Amino acid sequence: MSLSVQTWQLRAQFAAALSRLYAAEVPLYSTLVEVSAEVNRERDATERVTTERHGAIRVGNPRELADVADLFAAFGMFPVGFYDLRDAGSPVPVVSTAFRPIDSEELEHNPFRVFTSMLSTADRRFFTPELRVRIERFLADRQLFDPALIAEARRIASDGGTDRETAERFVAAAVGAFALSREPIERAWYDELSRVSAVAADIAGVRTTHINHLTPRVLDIDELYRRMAERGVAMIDAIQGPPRCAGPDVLLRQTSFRALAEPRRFRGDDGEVSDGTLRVRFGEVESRGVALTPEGRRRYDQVMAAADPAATWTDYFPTTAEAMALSGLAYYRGGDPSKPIVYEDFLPASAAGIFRSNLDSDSQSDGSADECHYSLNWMAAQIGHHIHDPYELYEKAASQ
Ligand code: OOG
Ligand code: NI
Repeated sequence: MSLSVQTWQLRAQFAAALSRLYAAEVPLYSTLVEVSAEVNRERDATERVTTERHGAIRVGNPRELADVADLFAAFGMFPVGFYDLRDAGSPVPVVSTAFRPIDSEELEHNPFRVFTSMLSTADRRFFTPELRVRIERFLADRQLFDPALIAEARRIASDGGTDRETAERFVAAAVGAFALSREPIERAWYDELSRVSAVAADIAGVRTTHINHLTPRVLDIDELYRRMAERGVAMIDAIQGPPRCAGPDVLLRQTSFRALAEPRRFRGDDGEVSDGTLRVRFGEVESRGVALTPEGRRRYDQVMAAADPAATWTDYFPTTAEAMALSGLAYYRGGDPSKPIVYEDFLPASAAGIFRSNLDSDSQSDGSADECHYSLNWMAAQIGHHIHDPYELYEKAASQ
């Protein structure tokens, strides 16, 4: 068999096709992409930055997450990191990982990544045992991914590519699994879950999954923020993550824009189907800086806990790449300060904020003891894939 389409090409096709789908579904996204491209052009962005996106999806249980892991492996995207958003400042009932390429060369070809969250139904702070049973029954009864699609993904992953015709079919089928469904939503069930958590309703209130957002990368997020405001796009959040600072950009800065209500159909208790709207999806944009070492990250967490991180930033971080490299705070290829290694991952505090950015309100957990088992090792065992440690990947890239 000829492997005329390699894994990275499949990934690039997948990201581009999802982008077309999402643009058709959420017009604001096209504006965001357009303004990002404008800002990037003025700063001589590379091809990688211009096409770079991350997506976010949400699933209900370990079986669904295992399917996602198998599907994304065909695109050369592997789970990296474990994010527990249940104990974020504003808790969200999910645990998450990010599927992304892990080798420098693959990242250079196309760095598409998808932040993937799974509902933590076993967490009694959010779900009573009785509701948990009903949610899990609902989830067990739905099928997000055609088993034939997953079988094909496994074949492609083990072959490292496929032929042109299969690639086209496969990418279209994979993208189709993330399109917003036109099926009516059971109103009573959706509303019951919404009272616990809007995220729970989005995940387990419907029989399908969908891309929640797709995020372009911009080289100057402050400038982007200004230009979106000029166009009259309501921005609900300040920029999340590190403040604008004197030294090199670190980690990840993000902001989001409230999406408009989207038409959805609902089925009432009487069986009648009526039109309604949901405001679940939104626009997000990000800028990425250098990856921090564990020591750099420790300092980052410290400065972010300060009353005014922007004002105290330089107490924690030097203002030049040379000093950052010398003091071992950030990763540079071969230790060369002119070759920063881009942060490819996410920030749990920002992620929790992003989750909330589209919600009018969300109920809080009651704070009672959590007796459940969610962890990186638990997740890895459930999905049957190793979950990579981001620091090991950065170390490896820095030593090249
Ligand atoms: C994911 C939120 C996290 C990010 O960029 O930090 C995220 C979600 O809303 O499903 O996408
Ligand atoms: Ni995001």
